[in-house]
Amino acid sequence: MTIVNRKLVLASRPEGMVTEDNFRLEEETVRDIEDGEVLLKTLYLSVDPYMRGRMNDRKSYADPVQIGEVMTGEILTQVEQSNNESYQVGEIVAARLGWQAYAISDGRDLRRIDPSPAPISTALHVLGMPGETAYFGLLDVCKAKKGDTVVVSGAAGAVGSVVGQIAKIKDCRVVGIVGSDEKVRWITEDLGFDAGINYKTSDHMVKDLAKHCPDGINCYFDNVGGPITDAVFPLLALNSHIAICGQISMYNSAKAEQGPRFLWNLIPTRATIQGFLVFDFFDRFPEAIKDLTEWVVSGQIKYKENVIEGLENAPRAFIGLFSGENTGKQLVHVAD
Ligand code: NAP
Ligand code: FER
Repeated sequence: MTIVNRKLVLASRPEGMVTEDNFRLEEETVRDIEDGEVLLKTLYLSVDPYMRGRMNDRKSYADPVQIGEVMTGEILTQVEQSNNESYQVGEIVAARLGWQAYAISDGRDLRRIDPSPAPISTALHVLGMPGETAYFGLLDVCKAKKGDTVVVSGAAGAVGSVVGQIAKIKDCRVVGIVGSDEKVRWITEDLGFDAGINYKTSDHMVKDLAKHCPDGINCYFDNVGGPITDAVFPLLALNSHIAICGQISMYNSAKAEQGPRFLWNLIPTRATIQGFLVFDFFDRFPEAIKDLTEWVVSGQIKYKENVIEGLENAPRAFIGLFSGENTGKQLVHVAD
């Protein structure tokens, strides 16, 4: 039987804000699999902010996506055909094989997903890369401990929502910065954050933060950068830690930004600022997944998914990350 693959390729590089025209949907016949290979059918695909960087023609920790190449990203799949004795038809595996409906793998770099503890889609967020980012960024880079005041930007997103909940589990005071009143309600009423600030309606971010952080800020987990991060610096506590996880406010900037700003605040506070990549902690991923799974199963960590239907709508889902369309993790549902 002929199987037709649909895939989204990079049609052009964005100049400034990414648009749907930067992507193109293509079809191709899936070839027969060879010895050792598996054919994977995509169930969900993940859209993540880092993909914006991979659309630029700039080498970083990973090569850029080339024009005409399938957009990069992690997919959650089911084994449809197998010539690899390690993988049986029907198993659920995650793979970094990009925005497409079918993919062929030689079996290397696949992550087998246990469907029993939680819905399989969590493997793309709280029980996957974003959850690991939250875990190591908060506990190892921010060094959060009992009694600390933790501020997290992008607090209603895939990473930020988990950061705040782990901080609550560790008995911290947690303040989240988000882009709508609805998101403030979600993080405070459902997720247990102590306070939330809507940066889009705040008249004075420093004053609003100061109100909720009377003893200063011990840990700042930064997902966004820009003016939101500027407002944190004057409130840093002695020996505080700042983790630079993401700077999404600048991913679509056409020209270089000003800064870094307000660094003199690091002098009297002896604060530490450190960037990190989740893959730095690769060897310890099992430790994070074990703890995160326990917390999800016990209900100590809750999550939300914003699911868009259809592979063809992945560009729209992706672009929505930059205007805050998602509460929780943005996913694309491709097949049952
Ligand atoms: P996400 O937070 O689920 O989605 C992005 C969110 O960013 C949006 O919902 C939006 O929420 C907010 N946002 C967009 N533009 C903004 C702006 N100009 N100013 C302030 N907020 C803005 O995405 P995620 O997957 O959890 O990723 C969060 C951050 O972590 C990203 O910066 C990402 O690059 C970074 N990250 C880093 C690593 C690493 O290894 N270092 C790994 C994973 C993720 P609002 O409605 O609140 O604006
Ligand atoms: C991310 C943002 C940036 C991320 C990785 C990077 C894995 C890395 C950027 C670079 O190497 O330039 O969300 O997630």
